Amino acid sequence: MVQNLQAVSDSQSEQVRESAASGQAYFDRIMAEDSRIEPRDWMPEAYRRTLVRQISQHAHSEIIGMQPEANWITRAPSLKRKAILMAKVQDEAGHGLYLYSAAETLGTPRQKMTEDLIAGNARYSSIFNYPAVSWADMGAIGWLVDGAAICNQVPLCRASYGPYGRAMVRVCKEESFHQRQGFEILLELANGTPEQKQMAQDAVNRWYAPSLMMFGPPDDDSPNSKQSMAWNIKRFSNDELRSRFVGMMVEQVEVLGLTLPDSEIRFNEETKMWEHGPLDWNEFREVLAGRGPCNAQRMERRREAHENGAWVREAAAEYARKTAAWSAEAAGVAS
Ligand code: BYC
Repeated sequence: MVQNLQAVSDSQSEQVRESAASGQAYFDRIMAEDSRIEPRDWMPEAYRRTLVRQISQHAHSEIIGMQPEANWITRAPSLKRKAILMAKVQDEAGHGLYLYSAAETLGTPRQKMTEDLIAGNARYSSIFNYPAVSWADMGAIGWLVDGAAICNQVPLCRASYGPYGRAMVRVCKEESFHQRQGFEILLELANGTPEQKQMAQDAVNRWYAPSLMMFGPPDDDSPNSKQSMAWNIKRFSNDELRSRFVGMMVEQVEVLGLTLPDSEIRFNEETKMWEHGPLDWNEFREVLAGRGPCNAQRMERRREAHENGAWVREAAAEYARKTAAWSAEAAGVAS
């Protein structure tokens, strides 16, 4: 009996090894063809973990990222501005939901991802730990932060994991509208009174360096980039994307009639890359360690919102239970 069980177990592990070997061959072929992996396909565990890490961090960023702008909805200077800002903040919630759904297809429930965030065990983008202190910050966030997001996320539309790439297509379309609305806020202020122009310039000065840091640490200090690029998740390195972003902004800032607070921006003809002045990577590390200007406040608000939303989750679960019970009952009556 024991021998039979041993034989069954040996043959099962043999099957697992065979399916892993053929799964790996399939996965390697998909990578070589630059094609897509879908949720039910075999994938290496490390690939799955990397995707859950990146997609859940991205989802958390969208949700936490609602806070700095939601803070200005009640103080928007006109009804039109209020309506636009509300639509933008709602879009960010939608992005969070697409991304949590994409991450769930990898086998990690949204509840677990949320619990990790609430417990302070998950990352979200460094940028959302800076305060939005004036109305012009709504312009700078839209122009610089959403601009950086577009630069980073357009290549992610081609990410090798199907649900992530498809979610990013929709996110990027909406981010383009967000960037335009930010640019337009700054343009109006820059063409307003001298005080308004100064307010716009101050906002650009404060958000410029943090938005460059959104792309992550310099390539030499980016432990995940190489593998993520080999797996066709990331298509460009952190520094390549940062350089591209600087090139975009340097042109657009002229249209605004403002300046970027960086006298070292230049195009390097040899490397064909835009270069910028030094960034304070110590500050970046501090923010990542939870010691940025708003980390504590952002987390406190997120926990509060989660607790206040408990009744919605309970009501939705109860509705789902009752609907399933009614369907089962109706099926019983019909048969
Ligand atoms: N902030 O090896 P690296 C938005 C972490 S939402 C915090 O280069 P990777 C928007 C990194 O996670 C914007 N942490 O990592 C929303 C890693 O730590 P772990 C969010 C950062 O993954 C509302 C370590 O540093 N966008 O746009 O290859 C309103 C080493 O880094 C940051 C996304 O999430 C950072 N800035 O590259 C408006 C895009 N940078 O995980 C706008 C998707 C790095 O090993 N994500 N770290 O503990 C990505 O493209 C990549 O994950 C990153 C980092 C470029 C961010």
